[in-house]
Amino acid sequence: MSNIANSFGMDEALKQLGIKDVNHGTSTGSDNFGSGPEISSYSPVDGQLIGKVTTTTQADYDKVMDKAQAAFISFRAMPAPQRGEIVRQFGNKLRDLKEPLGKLVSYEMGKSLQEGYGEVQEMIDICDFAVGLSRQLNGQVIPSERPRHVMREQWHPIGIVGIISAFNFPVAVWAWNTALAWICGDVCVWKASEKAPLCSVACQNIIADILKENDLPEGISCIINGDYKVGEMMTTDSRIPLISATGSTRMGRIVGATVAQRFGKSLLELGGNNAIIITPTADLKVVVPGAVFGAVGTCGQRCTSTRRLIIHESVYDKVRDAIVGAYGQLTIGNPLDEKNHIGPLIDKDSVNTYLAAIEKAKAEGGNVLVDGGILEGEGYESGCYVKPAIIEAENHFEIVQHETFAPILYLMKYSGDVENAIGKQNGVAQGLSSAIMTNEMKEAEKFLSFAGSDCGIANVNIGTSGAEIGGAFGGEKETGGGRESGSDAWKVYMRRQTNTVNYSDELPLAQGIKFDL
Ligand code: UN1
Repeated sequence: MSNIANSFGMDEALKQLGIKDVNHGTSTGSDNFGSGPEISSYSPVDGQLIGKVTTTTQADYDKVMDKAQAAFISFRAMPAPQRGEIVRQFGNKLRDLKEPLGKLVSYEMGKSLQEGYGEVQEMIDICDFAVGLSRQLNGQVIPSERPRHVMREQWHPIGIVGIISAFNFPVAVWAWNTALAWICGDVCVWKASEKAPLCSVACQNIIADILKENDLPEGISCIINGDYKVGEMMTTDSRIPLISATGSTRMGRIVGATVAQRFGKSLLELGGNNAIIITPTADLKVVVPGAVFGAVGTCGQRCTSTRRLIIHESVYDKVRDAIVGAYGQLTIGNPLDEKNHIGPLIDKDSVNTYLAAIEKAKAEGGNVLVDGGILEGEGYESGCYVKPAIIEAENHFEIVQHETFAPILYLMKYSGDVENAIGKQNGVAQGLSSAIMTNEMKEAEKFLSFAGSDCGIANVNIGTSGAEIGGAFGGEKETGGGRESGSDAWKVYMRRQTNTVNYSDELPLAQGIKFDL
């Protein structure tokens, strides 16, 4: 463990999370089922090895699936509110372990400690939400057209839910899925990103303890490790009726097509290209923190990160200067140190993608307002720390149309009515998050109307990122169409059954059909 990590108590945090044998390999949870080659997890914070996990072979995978299938048979029979009680205990354990888990998220993934804690808070919040929901998995009673008949709708557990998650939210996105899936009576198999495997081991250890304390089968929560080949074991497996996948549009296209081939369901939460429209009446006090946090939070690696600012020409100079000024205040460095706003990118590949995007934007005619680049010297030894960049660009530039998972913010002007800005905002292939800054009621309502933003998330006077768990989360177009977390997103984790019951002594047919014998 490096000095940096030690001075922020990482050793102790890993101990509290049950991650053993640091630097010598670790287990894949309570049950050491991985027998494939090891993956090393290096921290982007200081470049040091944190630990290793073993990967899952086909034979290991089949063992996991046997356990999950057996666990489902008993778990689905447990009353939903009792399943809610398990999730309640899980949420309480997360409250106890918020500090070490938040630290691990920050150290393994590189987001600021505040955001690491925030991510664990999202897990706690979704647990609370799921506990309440465990008493509300209500179906409907529907009037039948036939006398003495009743129609109703029931929701049944669907089976094994396969979860594929990305490095950028290495614990919360899993929890959005599992907390709901569990109260619905499903069991989960999770393939975390190979860039943040220890976060998944930590989560698995927490839930494994809860399952043990309650004498429940550990197959209710399983993790598997490895690259896309391990993901393929799940996507091609008809024992898994639902695959929930978060990641790039490229990955989602493959996952969606593979799962559809076998008529499975997929819940896809893919790339975003999120914009904030800044109108003439926008309040700078709201605009600046909203846009800056949106663009540089998590070092620009949220699917909800703000990538574009579409600014009315009448306020363009003022807004541009305020944003550029705010960038001058940003501190970049060790994310465990709370005085820093921004930590590193996840790895050097990501740094190269970021550098290439800046070059591309310049080549396409972009005008650099705040230049990017790699930071070097003391504290930046991992090579993953970069400067957030601001570039004036046009919406139609190929690079602007593309999601680059890095802190690059494109500024562009609009003139005339808000419709012109909405046209630009919608003029990309992705449809996750969007926002408008305005004090004009009519502009706000136009933006939220059917003719307004085409995104799954549309906000007024807040930024594009930082959604609460209570709303359904996800987006349209190349974002994949899935919805996770709040509202009625739980329904995708269940199968719907329509029942018609005849309590008369006749057999009238629907649609008035006569069939006399
Ligand atoms: C993601 O980046 O995949 O709305 C999830 C947000 C967070 C979740 C982001 N609550 O920014």
